[in-house]
Amino acid sequence: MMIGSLRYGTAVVLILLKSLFLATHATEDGIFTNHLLVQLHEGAHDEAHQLATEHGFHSARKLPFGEGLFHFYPQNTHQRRSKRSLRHRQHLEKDRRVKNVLDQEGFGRQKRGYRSIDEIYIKMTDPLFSKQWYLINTGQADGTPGLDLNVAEAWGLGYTGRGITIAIMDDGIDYLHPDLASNYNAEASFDFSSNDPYPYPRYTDDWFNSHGTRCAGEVSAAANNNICGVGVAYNSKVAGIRMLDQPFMTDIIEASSISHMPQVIDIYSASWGPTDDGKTVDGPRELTLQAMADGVNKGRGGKGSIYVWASGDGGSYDDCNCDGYASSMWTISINSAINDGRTALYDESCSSTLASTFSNGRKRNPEAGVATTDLYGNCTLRHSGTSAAAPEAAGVFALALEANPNLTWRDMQHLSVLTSKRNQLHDEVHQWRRNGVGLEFNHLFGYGVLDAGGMVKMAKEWKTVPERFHCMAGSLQDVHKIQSGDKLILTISTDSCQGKDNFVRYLEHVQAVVTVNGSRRGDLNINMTSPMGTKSILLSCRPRDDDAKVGFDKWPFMTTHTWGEDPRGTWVLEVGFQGDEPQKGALKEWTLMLHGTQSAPYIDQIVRDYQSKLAMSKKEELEEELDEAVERSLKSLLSKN
Ligand SMILES: *[C@@H]1O[C@H](CO)[C@@H](O)[C@H](O)[C@H]1NC(C)=O
Ligand SMILES: *[C@@H]1O[C@H](CO)[C@@H](O)[C@H](O)[C@H]1NC(C)=O
Ligand SMILES: *[C@@H]1O[C@H](CO)[C@@H](O)[C@H](O)[C@H]1NC(C)=O
Ligand SMILES: *[C@@H]1O[C@H](CO)[C@@H](O)[C@H](O)[C@H]1NC(C)=O
Ligand SMILES: [Ca+2]
Ligand SMILES: [Ca+2]
Ligand SMILES: [Ca+2]
Repeated sequence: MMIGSLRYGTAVVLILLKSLFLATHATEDGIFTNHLLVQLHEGAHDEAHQLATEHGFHSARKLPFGEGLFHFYPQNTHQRRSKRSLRHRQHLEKDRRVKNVLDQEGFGRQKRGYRSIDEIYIKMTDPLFSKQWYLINTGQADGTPGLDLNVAEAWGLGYTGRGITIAIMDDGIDYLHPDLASNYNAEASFDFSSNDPYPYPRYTDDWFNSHGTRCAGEVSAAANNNICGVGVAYNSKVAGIRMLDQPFMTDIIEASSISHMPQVIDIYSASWGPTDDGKTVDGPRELTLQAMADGVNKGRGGKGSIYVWASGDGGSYDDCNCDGYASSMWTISINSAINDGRTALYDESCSSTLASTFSNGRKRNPEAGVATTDLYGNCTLRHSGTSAAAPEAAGVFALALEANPNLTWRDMQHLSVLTSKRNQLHDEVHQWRRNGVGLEFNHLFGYGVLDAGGMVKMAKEWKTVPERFHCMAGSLQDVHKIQSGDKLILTISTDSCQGKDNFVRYLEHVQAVVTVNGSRRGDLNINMTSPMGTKSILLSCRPRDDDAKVGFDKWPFMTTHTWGEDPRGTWVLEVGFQGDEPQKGALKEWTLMLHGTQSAPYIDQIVRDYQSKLAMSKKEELEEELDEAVERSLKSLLSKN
C-alpha cells in the first residue's frame, strides 16, 4: 500500500505522520512483525525500556522522527509471525503511559545484484588496482579504453574524499577487513537489523551477506597498502548501517537508517529497493518519506543529506519509475554500463534516472566484473548489479564534496546533470536525445556516466543554486476511458505560476501524479511531452505485471529529462495499452508538479565560463574543452534570460 501524496515538502509529510495514528492499517498479505511503533505520553519517556520489558519486548529505542516515539523490539529479530499478537498490543494500549501503538507491517526489500552461483573469490597478494577498469579503463578485460569514472583527474587535483563520510545502508560491513578498517567510521555506524552498534555481517555458508562489504570497498578501500584495490574516494570514511538482514523490512528500520546521524554522515548509499520482479509498484512509507524530507532539508547543517540509489536490477521487464525510492526527487538514482559501454542486461530504464556508473555485464571475461573488498579480509573481482553502480557514484560525490563542502543536495544533482558524459555509452533501444536547453540524455543512462574530474573542477567554482519553488501546473480529475488501439491524449497548459511567489522558470524535477487502472497494468504505457518538445517515457510496458485491480493510485512518476527547461506552455500526456490482448482502463487523475528555480541557476558561472571561452578563442584556435552539452545549455540559458 503506497500513500497517495505529493512528495515535495516537509509539511505534507508531517501531516502524514499525524494521520498515521488515525488510520487503521490494513495489511494485505498478512505479514506481521514483532515490532511496534509506540508513542508515549510526556513524562513517560524515561520509562520506555522498562515498559518494553514489562510487556515482553527486549527493549525500546527512541526514534528521532517525532515527539515521544519509540521502537519496541523483540529479543530475537530474526523471527516473523503470521498472526497479530492482539493481547500484547491491547495490554500495551491500556497502559496509561502509552498514547498510541502501531504495528509494523513487514514487507519485502531486496538487495540488488546478489548472484548466488559462480562467485569467484580470489586471494590476492598484489593489489587489484589494475583490474579496476571502472576507475581507469585502459582496455582491460576487453573493455573500451577511456570509458571510466575519470577519477585519475580528480585524484590528480588532490581530491580523495578526505573529511567525507559515506554510509552504506546494507547487510553490514566487514569492518575488520584490513583494506577497510583504517577508513571505518565506527561512531557513525549502527546495526538496525539487530539493534546494536556493530554492523558486522551475519555469517552464512554461502556468504549471502557480502553485499555491504563489497559496496564499502568501492567507496573507501584504502590505497597503497597492498591489499585488494582502491576506493573511488580512498581517503573518505565509510560507515556501516546494517538494515537489510532481517526477514522483513519495516518502515521504522528504513526511516532510522536514512536518518542516522545526518550531521555526521554526508552521503547515504542504497543498493536495494522493492522486489525487481517487474510487477511490483512500491515506495517509501510514511516515516521513511519524512526521514528523507528531513534529510534533504536539515541534514549536513541544512545543505541536505545526499541519497544515492541503485536504479534497479529488473532488466527490460521492469521500469524504475515504479520504484518510489529510485524515482524520488530526493534520491540520485544511478544506473550502470558495462566496460564496453553497453547496458547491462539487468538494467532498468526510466525517466527518473539521473546518471550512470559502471558494473559488470554480459562479458564472459571474469575480470569484467567490479573488483572490490569481500568478506573476511578477502577481495573479489565479481561484484555486480546496479548495486555496484550506486557506491561508485557515492564515491564520486565524496570527491565533489571535498572540493566544495558547500554543495547542497540540489547542487549535487545539477553538477551530475552538467558534467556527466555520453562518452561511449550505447543503448540499443533508446536514442540519445537533447532536451530543450541542449542537455543530452538517454532514457536508460540518464545524463551519462559520471565524470569525477569534470565534477570536482566545476564543484570547486560552484555557486549554490537559487531557491527552489514548487508550482502545481494543473490537475485533471475527470475519468477518461482508455482502450487498446485508442490512446488517450490529455493536455495541461500552464504559466508555471508566473506572477505568483512560487513561479518556476527553470525546471529541476517534474512529477506527473497519476491515478490510472487497467485490465492489465503491465500493458499500460505513459509518455509526457514538455512545452519545449522533450518527450519523457514515464512508464514502459512491464510484461510480467498482470495486476487488474490496483493500478496506480496517485503515483508520482518523475522525469529529470526536462532539466533546465522553461515549463511555460502546453504539456501533453499520452496513455495507451501495448500488448497482444485488448485491454481497457481509466485515467482518473493527472496532476502536474513543477519544481525548480525562478532565476537562472548557473548565471554567474555561465557568464564567466563563456567570457573566458571567448577570450581564449581570440588567442588560439578554440579546442572544444567544455563539454558540448554544457556549453549548449549554458548558451541557451544565457540567451533566454
Ligand atoms: C577468504 O575466503 C576463504 C574462503 O573462501 C577463507 O578460507 C579465507 O580464510 C579467507 N581469507 C581471509 C584472509 O580471511
Ligand atoms: C563556502 O561558503 C563559505 C561561506 O559562505 C565561503 O566563505 C567559502 O568560500 C565557500 N567555499 C567554497 C569552496 O565555495
Ligand atoms: C477502473 O476504474 C473505473 C472507474 O472507477 C471502473 O469503472 C473500472 O471498472 C476500473 N477498471 C478496472 C480494470 O479496474
Ligand atoms: C510512448 O513512447 C514510446 C517510445 O517512443 C512509444 O513506443 C509508445 O508507443 C508511446 N506510447 C504512447 C501511449 O504514446
Ligand atoms: Ca550487530
Ligand atoms: Ca587497498
Ligand atoms: Ca525495479
